[in-house]
Amino acid sequence: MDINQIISSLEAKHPGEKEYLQAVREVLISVADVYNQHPEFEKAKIIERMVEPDRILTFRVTWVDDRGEVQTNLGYRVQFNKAIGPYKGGIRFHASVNLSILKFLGFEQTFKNALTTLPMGGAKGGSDFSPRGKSDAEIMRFCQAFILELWKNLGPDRDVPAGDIGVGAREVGYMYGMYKKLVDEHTGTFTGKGLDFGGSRIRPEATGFGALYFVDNMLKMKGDDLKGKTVAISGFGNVAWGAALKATELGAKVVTISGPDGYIYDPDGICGEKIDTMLELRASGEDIVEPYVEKYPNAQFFPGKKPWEQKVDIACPCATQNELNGEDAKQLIANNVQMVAEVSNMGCTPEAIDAFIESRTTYAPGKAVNAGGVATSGLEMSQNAMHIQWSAEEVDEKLHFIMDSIHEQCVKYGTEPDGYINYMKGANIAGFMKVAHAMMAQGIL
Ligand code: 2IT
Repeated sequence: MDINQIISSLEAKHPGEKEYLQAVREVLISVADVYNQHPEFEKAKIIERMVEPDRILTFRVTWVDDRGEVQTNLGYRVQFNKAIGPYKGGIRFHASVNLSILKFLGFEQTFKNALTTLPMGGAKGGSDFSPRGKSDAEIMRFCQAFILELWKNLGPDRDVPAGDIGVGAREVGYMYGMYKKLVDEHTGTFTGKGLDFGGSRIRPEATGFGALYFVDNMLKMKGDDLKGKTVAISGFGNVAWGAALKATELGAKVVTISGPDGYIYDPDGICGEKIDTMLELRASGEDIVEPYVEKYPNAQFFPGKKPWEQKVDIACPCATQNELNGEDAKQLIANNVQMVAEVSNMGCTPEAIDAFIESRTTYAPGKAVNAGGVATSGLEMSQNAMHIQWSAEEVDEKLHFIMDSIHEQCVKYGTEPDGYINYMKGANIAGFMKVAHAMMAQGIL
């Protein structure tokens, strides 16, 4: 495989799609050796087929705001790969959403879903609609308009969306409500639903819980555990919340959270009711963390800064793509960070990842660390198909087992001759092999 040639031909076809090209390049570099040992993959043009989405749907979403003004946004669904199962992946509502971002997310989702051990293909969708400052009624009208276009392409065995940045239980509820009105069937197409209408227990906290189970596994490999460790988290949404809860439960101290306005450093630890404060800040719709210090004066607010300048044992980016760059990585390494677990999708830039791997700092990529979210979505699909609802203990046990098995796959494919576990390589190869074998078995399509 000639990686540079594949990337330049993709660049020519999809100019300017930098996040998508970044995600593809990372996977190609990881799998090149294994790929070259499988001439049958090359012959079937597996890579050339895998890097292009099966289908991209783009549509106009028109809705009316509270002032009676007509608004138009762009809507997308990138159905990336269905070799393993129905398309599965979240919907992102954020002003920054574009096709490059959704293609990168759909591509990553394909491998992540393969890692979960569950039969799910990869997809991602969203809109450049910004929920920030919107009223509940506006959110509802937007969600309804979005689904009015997309519903025809969805189904429990076809394409099952969920939440992502800007899409939580409320938005899923409004989208699923509209979907159900149109198809008139209660099939559970959508995960992250409310508990009263087919949602799974533990789904809201699953991404963060799963991430910490993964971190715990990485520490165990070093004969260590989370007790007494300091953890820097970025973001203050659903994922950061679940991560903070589980980190605290496992004996660690979470000392930072962040928003677009800057970050909070709380030397006493962000635990107990302070974790609920995060949710209140988020629910305010303001997208800022500064008010935290008014409530907890021991904490400090660093406007316009990122938490990676703090000296901590473990760093967990939980906000968005490319939020931790090469400079941040150098700072963390200089401060002797023991581990970086990416909870956001592609949270670290390629420069940051290179710096971690070069310095033999334990680093694990989002597609492994955050897979507990979509894995629990898979468990929600199973519960819906069986028309039952499992207890929190049952779901948590399955989630834990899945995270252990993802960790095992990373160790299997990522252990290097000097004993360093390259989790990025391990996750990419394990995910790739499963999708490649599935595609091979199903013929040239
Ligand atoms: O990035 C992700 O894995 C998600 N946003 C969750 C996707 C899902 O289908 O639960």
